[in-house]
Amino acid sequence: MTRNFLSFILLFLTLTVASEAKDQRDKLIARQVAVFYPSDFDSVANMPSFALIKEFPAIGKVPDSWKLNPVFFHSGKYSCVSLPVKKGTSLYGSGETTGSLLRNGNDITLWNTDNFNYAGFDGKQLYQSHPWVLGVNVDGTAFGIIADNTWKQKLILNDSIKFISEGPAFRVIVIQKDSPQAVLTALSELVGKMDLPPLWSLGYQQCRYSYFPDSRVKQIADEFRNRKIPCDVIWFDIDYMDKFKVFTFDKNIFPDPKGLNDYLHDRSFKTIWMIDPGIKAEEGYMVYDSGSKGNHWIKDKNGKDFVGKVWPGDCKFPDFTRPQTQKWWSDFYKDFMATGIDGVWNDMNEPSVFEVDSKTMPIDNQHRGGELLPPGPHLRYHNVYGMLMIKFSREGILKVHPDKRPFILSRSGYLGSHRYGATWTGDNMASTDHLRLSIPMSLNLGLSGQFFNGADIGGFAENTTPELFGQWIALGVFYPFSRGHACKGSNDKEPWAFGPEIEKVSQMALNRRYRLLPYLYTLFQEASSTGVPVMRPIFFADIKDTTLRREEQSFLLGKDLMVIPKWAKNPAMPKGIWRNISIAGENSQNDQYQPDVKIREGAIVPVGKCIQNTTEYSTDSLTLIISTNANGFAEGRLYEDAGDGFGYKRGQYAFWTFSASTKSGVVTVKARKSEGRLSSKPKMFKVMLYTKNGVIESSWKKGPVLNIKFR
Ligand code: MIG
Repeated sequence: MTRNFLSFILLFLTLTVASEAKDQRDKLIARQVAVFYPSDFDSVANMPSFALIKEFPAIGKVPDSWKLNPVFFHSGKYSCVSLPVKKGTSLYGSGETTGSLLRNGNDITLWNTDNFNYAGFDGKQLYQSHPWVLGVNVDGTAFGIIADNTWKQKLILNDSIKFISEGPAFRVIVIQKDSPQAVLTALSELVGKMDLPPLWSLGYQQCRYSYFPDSRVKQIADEFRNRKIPCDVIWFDIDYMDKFKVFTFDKNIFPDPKGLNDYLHDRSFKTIWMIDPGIKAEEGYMVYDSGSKGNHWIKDKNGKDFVGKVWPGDCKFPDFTRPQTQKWWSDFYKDFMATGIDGVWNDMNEPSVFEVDSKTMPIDNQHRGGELLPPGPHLRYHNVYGMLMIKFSREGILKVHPDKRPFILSRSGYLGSHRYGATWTGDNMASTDHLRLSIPMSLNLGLSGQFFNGADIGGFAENTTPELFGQWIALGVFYPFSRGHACKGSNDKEPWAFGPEIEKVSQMALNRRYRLLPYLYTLFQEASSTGVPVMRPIFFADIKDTTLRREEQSFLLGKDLMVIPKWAKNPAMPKGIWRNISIAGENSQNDQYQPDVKIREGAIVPVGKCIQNTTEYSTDSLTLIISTNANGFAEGRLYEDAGDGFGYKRGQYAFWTFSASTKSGVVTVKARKSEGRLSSKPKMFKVMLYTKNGVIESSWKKGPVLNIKFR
């Protein structure tokens, strides 16, 4: 009894001590941002950080007045941290999982998992892990907590936020700010900003598992152009490869990849081709041979090359923790990109392994590290395997095209992987449930730093009905990443595949997206510089209004537009006047598919022309959609740059500021270039002024000052 009693006392003491005393290393690293260390922190087992872009020096001690103090403790083999949560606090973030927008009450396992249909693990263990929670207090002030830990862990959200890790004790970073937006900006300063993606990647993208042979791809591309359905990208899924061997092409179905890419480029399409991490273990296959020669494979617990089954059969897996392997991997993109490929899709990078219950490799597999990264078991490096893969894919692509913005889509990810690529929400299903679920999923990914995301439009698995496709594409054009996709064996899911009615619905939906591009691109610029996502929860419109905290049927694009899908029942509305607008000639109120898009009073939203793809994009003539507030004022912005390349980082961009004011029934609209060195042509403007009496449309006029009379 004495033994048990003693350990009980000891545990009690440790807990008390942990919550009282601050560790010597605890420090402030920015205003209202503090790092807390457990007393048994082992830096070799935890550092360097994958989430943070660097080690931030202390700017001071954690003040005694600091309210959010995490408590570190051990429970059996687990290393834990707990942060108490006050009643009424709304929790968000936590990366990619199913469930409602509000994360309170969730148990999430942070262990990247190939989870077809989200069917396994109750949908609470998906392809990505973001050890991050955003908390919003009743009064609208907010906080965030990062568990700076890549090891397998659980995140439990109830009356406390708990991270329960199978690895060694880890540190946490706590942010306290006046608003959730400010917390996200602080997060982006810690975990990094996303470089601007190429403009074309904001266009609509068409995928299928898989389009082949090459004639089929050409036919798909031609259909888009002939039918005048806007599209920017055609995707190449796994079947283009020779026996699923990455960096090869099946000569029978794709005899001339370069010629095919040229054909598509001539018709103003970009192309994205898939690369997986599993390398077919077959002697004579160039990637395998050079990988074996360079000793690039992950080892099993006995130090032998680990072999796991994926598409090609027996595979070995690059150990991306090794600098030599990182370089070896990135060099493969040279010849690959030389065929005219524009972007890369890194799939299966959890990594997914077939025919094992765990769906991945054993946790005691060995990564060897080197230079910065220490050696460690798969339990440590699993969650960042995909992130490392895309980091070095990106480096490889940048080496080939130093003057182009790389585009990579990754299925797996970890907090911070938005620095290297965009993502989508994996293998969803053609169901109404998954259509609706896509909104809270996208929103929470955005609230976890990964704002360039979207779900497979139409639903990936199983057949899609015309009705479901119509609803899905009408919504999906408002995802930051907008791509239609379809699983092998399911029906055709191109916009025209469901008959003329749904083709019209799709065309209208896509016209709305393409006309909105000036506004959307401006939001991408804002998100990449402030960390406040493109697609935002409704409660961002009024952070003090707690009745908005659960709203997940509708959402905001930026701060000026609200999207309300047709199925939304009594969506919670922020205060103020939000007026329905027409973006591409639609009347959403008499339409069964197109969501209502509402403009905030006091906002000006710049809209472009109707185009078929982003090579036709121009901001020379803009329609300004305006809704003045009670004082007759409104304002808005436009960001413009070359749409590709890095000139924008050297001042080659422009911001335009728009304003509207009212005096004796005359609305004066002003447009002026307010920042940046990009020389832009004089612009033509047309105003659509939304008032309580309807819309007033001006004729086309040359800026910068437009006077519009209305009674
Ligand atoms: O085991 O490459 O999520 O988008 O079409 C399936 C085939 C592998 C999973 C991806 C999906 C893709 C599919 N891939």
